[in-house]
Amino acid sequence: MARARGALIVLEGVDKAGKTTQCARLVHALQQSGRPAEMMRFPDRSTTIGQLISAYLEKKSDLEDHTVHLLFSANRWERVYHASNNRGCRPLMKKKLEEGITLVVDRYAFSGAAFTSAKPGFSLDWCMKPDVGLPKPDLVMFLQLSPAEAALRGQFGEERYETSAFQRAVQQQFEELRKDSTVNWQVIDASQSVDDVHKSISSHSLHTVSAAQSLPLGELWK
Ligand code: NYM
Repeated sequence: MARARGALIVLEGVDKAGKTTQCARLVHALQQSGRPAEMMRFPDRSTTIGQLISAYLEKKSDLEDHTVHLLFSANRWERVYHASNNRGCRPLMKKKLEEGITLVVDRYAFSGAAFTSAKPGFSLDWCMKPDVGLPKPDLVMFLQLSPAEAALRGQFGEERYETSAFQRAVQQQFEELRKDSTVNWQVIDASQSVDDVHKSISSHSLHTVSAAQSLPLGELWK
């Protein structure tokens, strides 16, 4: 009998919502309960494309807006499959899911579409196109935090996009994306304590991990 596949679980939200902490806690909890799980994050700054993105975010280089959007998308695609002549490197998303590993992903195509479409002159529709056909998450949890609550968590950092005005525009674009009922969105109140947020995320995830076993992996926005 074929091995049950792992689930693809994504955490999204504006900056300071606690995504990275919660991804790490979820992976730990799944592993503790005997379910193989690994964390991934986008952008993945370890690849050649990821380094271009990182320099852009750190304001060490400037890139044209369409160009950087496509680089963010390319950075996801390069983690889906092996390059055909790229022998011997670690298995990527598709293979891990097939091996029964649940992937917990810190940001995905939704951040891609929300951040670029928050810039003047970019439609959400155009921004979604390069990511059409990526592995479709079985669950996308949106960590909801108001700009006022985010501000209480301290100053934004120095990276590009880390201003309250831009984050408000990003939040609006996420609201548009969440209207799409082909994606399994769950909104999580990120103003709760870290433990309570974790409980809520775990319960949605456990349900998804069992449901995904008998469902084929879908294609995003297709
Ligand atoms: N970001 C992230 C994008 O603009 N497009 C994308 O496709 C992705 C995945 O990069 N401000 C932005 C959102 C963040 C920044 O993310 C870096 P992090 O999680 O701080 O490393």
